[in-house]
Amino acid sequence: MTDADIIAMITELVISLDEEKAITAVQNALDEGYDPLEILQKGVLAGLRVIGDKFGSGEYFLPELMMGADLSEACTNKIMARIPEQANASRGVFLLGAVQGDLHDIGKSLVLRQISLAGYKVYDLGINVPSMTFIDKAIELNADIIGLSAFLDATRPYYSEVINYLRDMGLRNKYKVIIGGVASSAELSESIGADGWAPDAPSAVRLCDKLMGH
Ligand code: B12
Repeated sequence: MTDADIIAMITELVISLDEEKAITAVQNALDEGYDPLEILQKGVLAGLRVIGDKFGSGEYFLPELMMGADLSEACTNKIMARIPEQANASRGVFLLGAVQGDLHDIGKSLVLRQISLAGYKVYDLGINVPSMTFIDKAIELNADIIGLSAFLDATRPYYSEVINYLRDMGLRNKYKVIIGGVASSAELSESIGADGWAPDAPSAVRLCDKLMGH
């Protein structure tokens, strides 16, 4: 099998919701020395994206969506165990949470991990985070950047709620606010007055570096 075949096989096993075989295939690929991030992005997450599309088009239902999420998380945890933690964190302080009402956290965890690896001190505020909690924590932890993650049309308004609260409290210039997740886009970022948007974890790192002047 070629490298591309092995990655494609992982994608297929994720799409077909075969948890046991998917985890074994990920483990084997890791043991054979494949790049962990390649296995993650092009294998596991590519499969999860197809599951989301099938759910969106009515081919898969909520149980399949949940199984897909669980098996992707199990694979992601295995892969992340191969990526070293960052010891020295001096590039800035970054807070990230899923906005109020939003329970999607797989993308958020990847962003946190990559930003931590890039040398930032990171704090995970978790999921379903009320807008004022982002602000309270930013003050408490002396954050540089607040990251807002949202995946639903229904939770998109909370991006601007956080920004508006900051503005009302006279704190808008104290923190950079960046947005991400499927509910976001560059245009949205621009229109709500965020400091930036990024489509994935590597570009989130580049965005933070740019905002911090690194
Ligand atoms: C997995 C999943 C779930 C899981 C979540 C499990 C978990 N622990 O996270 C479960 C089963 C719980 C779930 C529930 C629901 N889901 Co859902 N879910 C998904 C799915 C398939 C994948 C999301 C995901 O984790 N992707 C993996 C990540 C790694 O991919 P990614 O987005 O590329 O991640 C990158 C970027 O987003 C970015 N990023 C993320 N956050 C941030 C933050 C910042 C600051 C930055 C800069 C970047 C950034 O970096 C990430 C890493 O590279 C999506 C489909 C999709 N296309 O996204 C639907 C999807 C988001 N869900 C959807 C829906 C409808 C729901 C439910 C309402 C279903 C229901 N009827 O109950 C509930 C809502 C729950 C809630 N209140 O939040 C819809 C949303 C539709 C809409 N437009 O509103 C989608 C799009 C599916 C679809 N096609 O219909 N879901």
